Amino acid sequence: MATALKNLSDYSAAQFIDISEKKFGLVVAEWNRAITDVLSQGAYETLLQHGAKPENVFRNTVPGSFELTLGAQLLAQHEEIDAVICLGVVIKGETKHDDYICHAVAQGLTNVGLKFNKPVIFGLVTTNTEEQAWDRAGGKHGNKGVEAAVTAIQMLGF
Ligand code: DLZ
Repeated sequence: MATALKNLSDYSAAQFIDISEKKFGLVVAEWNRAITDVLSQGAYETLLQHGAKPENVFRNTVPGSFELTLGAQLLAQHEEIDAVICLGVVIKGETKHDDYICHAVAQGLTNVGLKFNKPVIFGLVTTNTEEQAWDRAGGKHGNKGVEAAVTAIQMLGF
């Protein structure tokens, strides 16, 4: 990822960044699939709305959010991929599994981004209930997949 030094007059909002030649990898967890499908669709449509070509958006699924890290690494290692967007939904249960998964994914995705020097976006919805997850997948709190795609675009303009 080449980085240009910018002065304060530069404005790098997502809508002004040319992503027409950029390649994106989406990694989508199948756990809570009905919800992650909506996140994935939101991310995909956002990339296209900002100028990405459909053939430049690659989508792979992994079984659960814990596997997002390896999925991200397998995509990020391809030189032609410019940014990776990871999407999952972790809902709190009776045990602390959610804590372990969320911490592992947050740390893991951070490491992958730093290792490959490219944006690896944490699009994990972490909620107490399924309803709260839907609120963030096209509901009253927007769509985390859309946010994740915008974040990737903004980072490509860094
Ligand atoms: C096991 C598990 C549980 C209990 N809950 C979730 C969840 O809410 N969201 C999610 O994406 N994945 C969950 N998983 C699956 C783990 O992410 C992982 O796939 C398995 O532990 C196998 O490594």
